[in-house]
Formats: sequence, C-alpha cells, structure tokens
Amino acid sequence: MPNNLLVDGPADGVRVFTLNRPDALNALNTELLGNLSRALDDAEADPDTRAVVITGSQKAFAAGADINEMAARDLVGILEDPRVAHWQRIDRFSKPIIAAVNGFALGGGCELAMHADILIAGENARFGQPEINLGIMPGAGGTQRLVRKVGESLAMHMALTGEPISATRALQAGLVSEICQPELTLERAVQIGQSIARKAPIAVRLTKESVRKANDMNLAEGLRFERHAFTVLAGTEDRQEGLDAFREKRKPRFTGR
Ligand code: DAK
Repeated sequence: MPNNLLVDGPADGVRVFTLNRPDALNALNTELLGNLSRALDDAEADPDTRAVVITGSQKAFAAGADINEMAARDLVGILEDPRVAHWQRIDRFSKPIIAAVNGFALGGGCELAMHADILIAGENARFGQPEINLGIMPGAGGTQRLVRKVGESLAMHMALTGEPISATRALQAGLVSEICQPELTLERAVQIGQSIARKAPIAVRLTKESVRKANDMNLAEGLRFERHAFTVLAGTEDRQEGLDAFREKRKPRFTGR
C-alpha cells in the first residue's frame, strides 16, 4: 500500500508533508492522521525544522474525514475516537504550519487547513463544511475556528448549507492570506516557510503562541501574555544579535539561544 503521507526535508528549515490518498481525494482516515501526528512529533524534535508545510494534490487538499471509516463507528466508537488525539497533536505543534491548499478542502480537510497558522490557496481551492449533508456536523473545529476566522454569518452559512466557498471569497473573508496559481501554491508556501526559518526560533515560537492567544483570551489577558512573552525574549542571545546586526548593518546570525 503506498504511503499515505509523504515527507520531504527539512530543506532550508522547512519540512513538507504531502497528503497522499489520491483514490479517496486525500480523505483523512485514522492511519493518515496517525502518520501526520507522528511526523509532527519528529518535526517538533528536530532543531533543523523551523516550519512545516502541509499540502495535498492539485485536485484535493483533503475531502474530509474518511466517510467509510466514519460510517463504521457507533456512538461509543466516536466517543473513544483515536483521531481526537491526532487532531490535538496538530493543534499543539509549536512551530509554524503553513497549509498549501489546492482543490477541495472540505469537512475535516477545511478543519485541517484551519489548524495551519498561514493558509495559502490556489485559485481552484474550495473550502467547505458539508457535514450537514451527511446528517452530522463539523467535529474538528468547523463551528469554532471557522467563526473566528470568517465571522459568524459566513461560518453559519457554510455549516448550515454545506455550500463551499471559492478561494477569492476565502481571501475576502480572511480565511486565507494569499491566493496564487495552483501550480505555484506549494512553492509559495515553502518560500514563506523558508523566510520564517531564517528568523530567531524562540521569537517565532513565542509570536505564534501569542497570536494564538488572541482567540483564547480577552484583550487584557492577551496583552498581558504578549508583554510577558516580549520580556522573556529580552533574555535571549538572538535578541542581542538582532539588535546588534541592525546597528552594524549586517544580516543577523540567529542561533536559537
Ligand atoms: N471519504 C471517503 N472517500 C471519499 C471522500 C471522503 N470524505 N471524498 C471522496 N471520496 C472518494 C469517493 O468515494 C470516490 O471514490 P471511488 O468511488 O472512486 O472509489 C473518490 O474519492 C473520488 O470522489 P468523487 O468521485 O466523488 O469525485 P468528484 O470529483 O465527483 O466529487 C467531492 C468530489 C469532493 C465533491 C465528493 O467526493 C464529495 O462530496 N466528497 C465528500 C465530501 C464530504 O462530505 N466531506 C465531509 C466528510 S465528514 C472528527 C474530526 C473530523 C471530522 C469528524 C469528526 N473528530 C475528531 C471527532 C470530519 C468529518 C468530515 O469531514
């Protein structure tokens, strides 16, 4: 059986994960999610990996959870669903994740894309939460992250009708940060990853954590978290190096200390 998750790199600080179940439009079964979760463990532990890119094919990023697998689970099976731990692993990943999305990003596929910190879409991308058509509802953030990303009205429209939105609409709504030609989506995502890989790793880590807190905390708490994180950076060698390099008109050499 072909490997359902291809791993490349790290090259220039970036690892690329390619979802690879072409016969099922990259539907996310437990095995694929497990492989992704373990690949993230490896990437987390590797100091040479500074960012990861998750992508699919030109036709589909991922068409959702595997419907055949889901159909075999009853209430207890869903309650004890091993996929939940895999989703939590993705959410916990401390380094930046960039999603390069072409084609269908539906249901769990849209939810996986929303786990990314930066989302780049090809012009042919379609984002949707069609679970309602199956008599179910989103189960990996499609009613929560989607609201925070596109606002309640559009999220409600998508989740209640199951209608997908285009890449252009996703850009207008703030779900994606850039659109490009489908054949350039991955290249652009890798380029962004490489740019992040050249920054000071501890500053990157705390920036990601701090931006994410904006969704979990009220403004006063979030500002307090930001101030503490900012203060922590004052103890890093990379901060000194960054400030020195600017004043000496040279490129900084960050070491992650
Ligand atoms: N699962 C399994 N197989 C799928 C699939 C899916 N989600 N999507 C597509 N496929 C398979 C098709 O069955 C078909 O297989 P064969 O018949 O060739 O064997 C093959 O991929 C090609 O699909 P189509 O022939 O349908 O291709 P089309 O271009 O005509 O249509 C489509 C593309 C994306 C519009 C269509 O395939 C489609 O509507 N797919 C289903 C999309 C969908 O409903 N997605 C939501 C699934 S529910 C949770 C976490 C997450 C979730 C739930 C819980 N927890 C942690 C608790 C997520 C739930 C979901 O995502």
